[in-house]
Amino acid sequence: MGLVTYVNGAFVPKEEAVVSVFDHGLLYGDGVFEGIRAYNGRVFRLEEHLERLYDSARTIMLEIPLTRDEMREAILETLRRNGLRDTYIRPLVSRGVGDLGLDPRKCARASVIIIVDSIQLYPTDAYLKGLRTITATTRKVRPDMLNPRVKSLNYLNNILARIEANQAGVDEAIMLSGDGYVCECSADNIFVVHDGQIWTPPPYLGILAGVTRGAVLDLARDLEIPAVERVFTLHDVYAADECFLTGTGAEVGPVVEVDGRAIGDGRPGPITGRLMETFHTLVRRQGTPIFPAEARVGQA
Ligand code: PXG
Repeated sequence: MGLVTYVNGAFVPKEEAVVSVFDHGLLYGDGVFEGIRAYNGRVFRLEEHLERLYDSARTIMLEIPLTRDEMREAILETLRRNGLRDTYIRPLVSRGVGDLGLDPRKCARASVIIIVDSIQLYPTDAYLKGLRTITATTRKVRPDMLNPRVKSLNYLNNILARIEANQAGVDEAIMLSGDGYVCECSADNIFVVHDGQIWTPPPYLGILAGVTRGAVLDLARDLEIPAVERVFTLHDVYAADECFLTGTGAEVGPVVEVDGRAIGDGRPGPITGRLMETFHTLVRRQGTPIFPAEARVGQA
C-alpha cells in the first residue's frame, strides 16, 4: 500500500491527496508549515515543532482548526496508519479555500494537511566529504518585513538562494541579512567553530529558530563545548576552523568550502564529527513514542 496523507480529517492515499486551486496556500503562499522527523519510533522534539507551528499561525492570524492536542494526535495517527518508525513529516496549515482576492476573510476554514514521506537534502557522500557552499546574492527578508521566524509558505526568498547554489554547482547557499551579517542557509541553520568555541547567529537577526539548532546547542552544553549565539560576518566563516549546518532535513552536515575557500583543512572537523555522532544517538532515544506500547520505554 502507498503512503497515506491526512487532509482535513480524512486519511487518503498520497495520489488522492489534493487541494483546491482556490486554496490561498496555493494562490498566495498564505499558510504555515513544519518539517519534523521520526527516528526509531519516536517523533523528535514534537512539542517544539508544534509550538513553532502555532506561533507562526498566530503571527499571520491564521486560526488552526485543531487544538494542539488534536494536531499532535493527527500527526501520530498519520504515522501509525503508515506503520512508519523512521520518516519525515510535513504538517501544513493553509488559509483554505477562498476567492481570487487575497482577503483572508473569504476563507471560511483553514486546510490542514499532514504528509509523511522520505527526504534527502544532500547526497550521502556530502556528509562524509563535506558540503560545498556559496554566499547567495539574495538577502534574507528583514525581520520587520515578513519575519523569517515565521515558518510560512512563502519560501521564494530561500528558493532563489537555492537556485544560486544550483547554478554554481554547489550543495547549499549561505544567506546574509540586509546589512551583510551571516544568517542561515536555504533550509538550515549555520554554525562555525573558532578555537574550540561554537558560534551561531541569534534568532533576532532574522532567521528560523531551528529545532535542530536548539538540539545541537543542548548537545554542546552536555559535551562541555562552549557555544554562543552571536552576530558574525563572512570573514569569520572563511577564517573558521570548522563550519556545519543543521536542519530537520539536513540533520548535521559539515561544510568544507565557502565561496571557493577551504574551511579549516578542507575536511569535516572534529567538533562537527562529535556533534554529528551524538546527534544521531540523541534522536534515536529522545522523542514522543508513535506507538503507545512503546510509551513506557522511557521518554526524554
Ligand atoms: N532555516 C530555514 C530557513 C529552514 O527552512 C531550518 C533553518 C532548520 O530548522 P529545523 O527546525 O528543521 O532544525 C529550516 C528548516 C527541508 C526543509 O527540506 C526544511 C525547512 C523548510 C523546508 C524544507 O529540510 N526548514
